[in-house]
Amino acid sequence: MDHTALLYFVGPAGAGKSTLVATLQEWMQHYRYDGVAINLDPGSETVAYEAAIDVREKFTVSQIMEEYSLGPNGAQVVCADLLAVELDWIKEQVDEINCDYFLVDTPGQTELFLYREASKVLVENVSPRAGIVLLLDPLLSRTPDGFVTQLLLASAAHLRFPIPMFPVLTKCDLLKPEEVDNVREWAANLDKLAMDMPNLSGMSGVLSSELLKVLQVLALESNLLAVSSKEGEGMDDLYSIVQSTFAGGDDLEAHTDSN
Ligand SMILES: Nc1nc2c(ncn2[C@@H]2O[C@H](COP(=O)(O)OP(=O)(O)O)[C@@H](O)[C@H]2O)c(=O)[nH]1
Ligand SMILES: [Mg+2]
Repeated sequence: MDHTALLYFVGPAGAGKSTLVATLQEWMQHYRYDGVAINLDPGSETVAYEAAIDVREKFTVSQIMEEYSLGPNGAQVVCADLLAVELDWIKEQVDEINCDYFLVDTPGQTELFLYREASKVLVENVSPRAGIVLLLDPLLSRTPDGFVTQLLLASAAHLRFPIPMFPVLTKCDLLKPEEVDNVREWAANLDKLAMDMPNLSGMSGVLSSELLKVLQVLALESNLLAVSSKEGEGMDDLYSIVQSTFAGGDDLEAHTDSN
């Protein structure tokens, strides 16, 4: 367990978390890398990967809806809190499995993972070797102001979880190649993003330029990866950036050569 790292896949509902876990795991299996999936989303109906640990064995959103006479939103919040109750159960299983990476699929809505205390307790206690793969919505990221809102989400994630963060632009097949390049350039160069911001007057203008400074201070200028689970694109980039953080990046070449 000492070398194992957990990667939490976090992002808005429908961003493609579950699909990315499945696609990356498949890609890893193909290259004989060691990735084991965990499903922490009690609301998912079916998942496209085989989860070694699945929170639905303990509870599901529909069970909680029935048991507590709650609607889907209330039930999801209760479920998010119940994760803390199952901490020992999760940790025991994680400790028993020997692998390089756990790919952890998280509940549908970002805020259930980012803002509830239970997931913080979970991340802090299961293993200190952990990172967040933060999924950015492609359509929202296309415009400068839409991209800034994604950076705000990234900074919220960073404040809540001071662990390595790997922002990825998902479903990049939905954007034109030049749009993908443009978004990646904004991520790498916030000054360029500031220049491309619409000339907002008054409050919103000050707000957005001040916000950009805050984001810069938080050092969120980063190498944004573009991935597409649909096209199987970017899995190698994602794996190698994760690997260079957790393992010094040394096994990628070796594995690729032997395949
Ligand atoms: N075009 C495209 N669609 C995708 C991609 N990844 C996921 N999707 C679709 O987006 C929807 C939501 O994906 P899902 O993985 O369930 O999102 P989650 O709620 O974040 O777990 C599904 O209909 C997927 O088929 C992708 O790379 N490209
Ligand atoms: Mg999902």
